[in-house]
Amino acid sequence: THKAVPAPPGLPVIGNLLDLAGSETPIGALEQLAEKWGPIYKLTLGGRERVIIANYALFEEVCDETRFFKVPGAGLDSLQSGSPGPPGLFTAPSEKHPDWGQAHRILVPAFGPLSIRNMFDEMHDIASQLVLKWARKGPSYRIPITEDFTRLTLDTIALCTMDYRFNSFYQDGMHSFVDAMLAVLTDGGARARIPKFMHKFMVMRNKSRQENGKHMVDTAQEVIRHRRENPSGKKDPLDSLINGKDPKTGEGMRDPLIASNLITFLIAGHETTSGLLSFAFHLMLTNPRTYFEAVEEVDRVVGRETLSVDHLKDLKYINAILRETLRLQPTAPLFTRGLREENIEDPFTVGGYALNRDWPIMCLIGKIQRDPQVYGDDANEFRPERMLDEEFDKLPKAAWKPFGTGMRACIGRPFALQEALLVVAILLQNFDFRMDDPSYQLKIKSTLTVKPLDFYVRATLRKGVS
Ligand code: MNH
Repeated sequence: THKAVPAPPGLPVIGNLLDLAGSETPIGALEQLAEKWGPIYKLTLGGRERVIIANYALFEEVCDETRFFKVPGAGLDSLQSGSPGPPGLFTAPSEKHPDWGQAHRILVPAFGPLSIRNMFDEMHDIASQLVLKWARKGPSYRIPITEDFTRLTLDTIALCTMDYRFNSFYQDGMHSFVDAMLAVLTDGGARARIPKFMHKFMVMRNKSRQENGKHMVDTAQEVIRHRRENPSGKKDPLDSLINGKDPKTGEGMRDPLIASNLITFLIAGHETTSGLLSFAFHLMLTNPRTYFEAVEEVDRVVGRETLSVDHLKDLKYINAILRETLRLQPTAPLFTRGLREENIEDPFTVGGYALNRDWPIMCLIGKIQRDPQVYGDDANEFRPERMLDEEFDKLPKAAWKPFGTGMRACIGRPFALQEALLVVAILLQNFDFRMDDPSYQLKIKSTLTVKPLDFYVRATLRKGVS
């Protein structure tokens, strides 16, 4: 009596690879397949059968933590196999893995609201560097906004979590760590689409991947060594990693695991936030009403004062803009769930469809967060009002999950939201913005995360603001 999951026919060996080839990005392709095949379907990718779900009702069911848990998807999987060390928080195979448990217990307080509040000045430091850069470049400069936001978020996460300055605004290229990291990420994305048994034949690629992985670990170990030799007393996540004790076992963390988690912060902690900022500007500038509303809020709440941490809670509309941006353009657009081992349901169903235990369930969060059943007929429109606290608090509990769900949800959520709020506010306080090319049509660049591609803006210093 259970329904079979619809399955677009594929080819031998490559499976459904061609179904993903026509679109701009893999995510775009998966969304189009959902239009054609409905909110649940199955593909064979990288030699493995996978289920894709794309509406609210199905997603709510797989959010049930008693039945399901996070399984690292293909992207995270190859990210982990590309790093020589033990698993960091993000890529750990399950919450039962002792390395995940130890890191989670040690790091949760380090990323709690109070700690994040104390990071405000360092976030402000980096944001001021961006303001200075755009002010000096002047109104005729075509700002590559996504690239500059990536410099900003990388420098911010490194300064706040490990007191390390990449100084990306003072370099033409990126730091060698970043090049290595981007190479591993890009390679990981590509690998996820190639059957596993073929990986070992990619000799050159495997070699450069190994070198890049080693370079990341070496950089992280250098940061650890530097802190040990120069104890600054700074209470940041690096301090927790080096000196913290697991409240459950009383044990401290071994060095290779510290290194893995530092790399995790840098990888998980910058691309997503830079994508969020870039999409927020794109959405504001293509919906001018919301842009002017945000400027009005900054002028009313902050005016000409120096932005401080106490202003942030009053920037309610901009906060709603960020939430609405993450609804329409979640920058981590897909995560994966699986049936818990101890759950012996047989047959096992989601939404009345029969699923095999070993099929990973990929949640297409962008599509889920546009479900008209939850968000109505204007679900595709950018309407920040629906994300003001009063409305936001009334949403069904799985309706907005850009930071993932359950035990393995994002540890950096307060960090990312404080940083993004600060940056939007300080930029709107100082500049008038417009699109460089008003006819620009959004294109997307996808690695493990998504960002606007070739999006340029212009910024003119506002009169009366210094
Ligand atoms: Mn983040 C997990 C999205 C910013 C660190 N993050 C996740 C997940 C999503 C996510 C989704 C769950 C993935 C999965 O289920 O497979 N994260 C975001 C978004 C932003 C973001 C959309 C910004 C916007 N994340 C950050 C920042 C950090 C960070 C900043 C800083 C360190 N995220 C993590 C870590 C995890 C994670 C660590 C893994 C947590 C765990 O598994 O315990």
